[in-house]
Amino acid sequence: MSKEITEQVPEDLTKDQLVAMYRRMRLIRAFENTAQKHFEAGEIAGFLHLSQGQEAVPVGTCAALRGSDYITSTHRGHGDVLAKGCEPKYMFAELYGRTTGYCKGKGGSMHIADFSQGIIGANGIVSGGLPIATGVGLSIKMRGTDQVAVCFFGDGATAEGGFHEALNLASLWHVPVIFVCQNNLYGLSQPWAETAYDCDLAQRARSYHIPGECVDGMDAIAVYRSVKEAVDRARAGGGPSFIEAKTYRFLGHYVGDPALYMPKKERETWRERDGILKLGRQLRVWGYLSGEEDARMAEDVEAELQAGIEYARSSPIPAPEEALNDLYVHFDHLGNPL
Ligand SMILES: Cc1ncc(C[n+]2csc(CCOP(=O)(O)OP(=O)(O)O)c2C)c(N)n1
Ligand SMILES: [Mg+2]
Repeated sequence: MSKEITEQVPEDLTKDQLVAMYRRMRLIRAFENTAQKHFEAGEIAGFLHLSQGQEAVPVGTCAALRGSDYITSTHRGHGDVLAKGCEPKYMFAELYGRTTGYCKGKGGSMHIADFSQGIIGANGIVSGGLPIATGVGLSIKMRGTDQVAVCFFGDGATAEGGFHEALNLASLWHVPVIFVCQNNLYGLSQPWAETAYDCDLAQRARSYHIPGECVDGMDAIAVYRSVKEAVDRARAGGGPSFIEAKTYRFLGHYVGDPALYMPKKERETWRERDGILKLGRQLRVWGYLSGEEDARMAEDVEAELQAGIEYARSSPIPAPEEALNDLYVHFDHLGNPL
């Protein structure tokens, strides 16, 4: 775990940046609470995987990125794409399967993408984003820019072949990819600690000659610092990095999972470490956000989400004849899209 003392006023992040990070974390939490409510009311179809508890990881990570950088994400990706810049109203429209959603309603909760913001896509295939991120890294290298790609994935993905293939090639090709493992201690109902002889994930990355470290995933500032270092290295041509962010999924694997396999004491302990409460406390100690400002922020977020739900509800449902549109890109023999 990171030993950084984040109670002191940070010198590497401004007040505005920190307040914006806190607002994003609150927005993600409130977005998912709202999505859960409407899912349970039967307005949203399919599965809903919530990331309550993990907000500090995507927000700390994306605070170290530029708009022109890339991310890939997972089935539990609402927080990742919101942290990179997605807007709740188009997210809700996607969850509601409407034409105004990020993927015209064809992706749903698990497959949100917005190429204009470098969001190459969330992915329902466990470890599916890892090889894609390595490919994005190769594309950056071939184009010679100083962009980076961040790959978000869960601890469960580290047992998949795609993880090893992606890290091996990223190392071999020396591409600017930061692999950010959101270790929430469970892969579905399987406790992470019971999955391997040696569960030191950073060590696994180091075996591919990729620098790896473990960071407190409930501490947005610590995550930011760790990712920033990796991003600076990647931009300077230093190749890929691996970061394991230790975090926790407050709820079950999906909405409806009673999660009886998660011990009560463990859940309580991690709830006390909530990254949103932590950053909120820090902002108050530093005089960056008063109680009234915090309450106003909560109201603003709530209003934005309610407007987003109304936008989704009033958006059109796609016509059946459009079902196969936008699914494939056709290229000519020179690789130009037709
Ligand atoms: C290749 C593949 N295998 C199995 C599944 C079913 N599945 C969906 S999520 C999940 C657990 C993933 O755990 P982790 O990577 O830790 O992510 P988390 O759900 O904890 O965010 C599994 C096994 C899948 N979607 N894809
Ligand atoms: Mg997990």
